Amino acid sequence: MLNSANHTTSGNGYDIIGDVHGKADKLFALLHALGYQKFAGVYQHPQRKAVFVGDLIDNGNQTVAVLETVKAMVDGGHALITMGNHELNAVGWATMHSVTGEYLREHSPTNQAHHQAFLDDLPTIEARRPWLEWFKTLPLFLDLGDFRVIHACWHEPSFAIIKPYLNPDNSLRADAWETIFTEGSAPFQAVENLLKGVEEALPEGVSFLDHKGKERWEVRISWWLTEAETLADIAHIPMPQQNRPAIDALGRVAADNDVLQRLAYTGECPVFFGHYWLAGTPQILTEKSACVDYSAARKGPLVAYRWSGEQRLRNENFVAAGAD
Ligand SMILES: [Mn+2]
Repeated sequence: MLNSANHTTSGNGYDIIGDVHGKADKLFALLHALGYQKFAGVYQHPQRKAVFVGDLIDNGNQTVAVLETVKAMVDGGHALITMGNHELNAVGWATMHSVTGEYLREHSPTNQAHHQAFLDDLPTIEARRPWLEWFKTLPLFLDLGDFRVIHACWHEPSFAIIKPYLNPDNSLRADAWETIFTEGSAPFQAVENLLKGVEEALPEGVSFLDHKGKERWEVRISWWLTEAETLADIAHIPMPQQNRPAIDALGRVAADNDVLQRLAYTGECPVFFGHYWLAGTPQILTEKSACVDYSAARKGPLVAYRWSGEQRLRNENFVAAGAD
């Protein structure tokens, strides 16, 4: 693990910060490790900006401190942020369809459980409303020329589909929300791909358990890969110990190169994202891709990648803080 002490004097650049999920103590620990200091109530760095990959909320019970800290940084020009699936779902949870009168995101027990920490920390709609209004303004992705940021998956075909539903700043248009919550529509699927990752069906007879213990027959694809030998390389299966039989089965099937040709990230510049609940020592996925979500929502650290213009990413640029 890399100690931040060597990095705090690095020059201009961006610190891409993973899914905070309501864990303010981890956020403060990471910001301090990165050399950010509070002036006039706002965390800032003289030469650098933070970039949040989304999923500020849910899981942890320090929601208000996280939101106040990050929004102040964004408003002050010290941070950028892109939308996570949890911010998107928070808006859907609170918004009624103009025709059916149903909430855009169903108030099912499962959906409620995923959102309970936010609802507990902001117990009234009056308390939630300003944050929901802010979530609506967040861009779905950031393309800064020399690097890109998306919550889950950089997927050009999905950008093409969603483009007509976006404002010039790449936030969702006010009239797009009902459409993008209409299951089965092309814009719905595009947003799913971008904010939750692309999925493919597993071969017949193969399933695995997700981190909530639910059996799954579709799997997130490691879209950042450009080559693979077997399906085990492509399928992003969590908890390898528990899911050993599925991983072994996929390891016996030669990789379907069509999948990679359709999905592999072939952009010229690096792409950063969160969402995938990684574990272990932070490391780049390829020279052009890095995930900064190392499960801070549970016991993991909050992780940042300190980017200073390099077009080939390097493992030594990760900084982690605040693991339980
Ligand atoms: Mn996520």
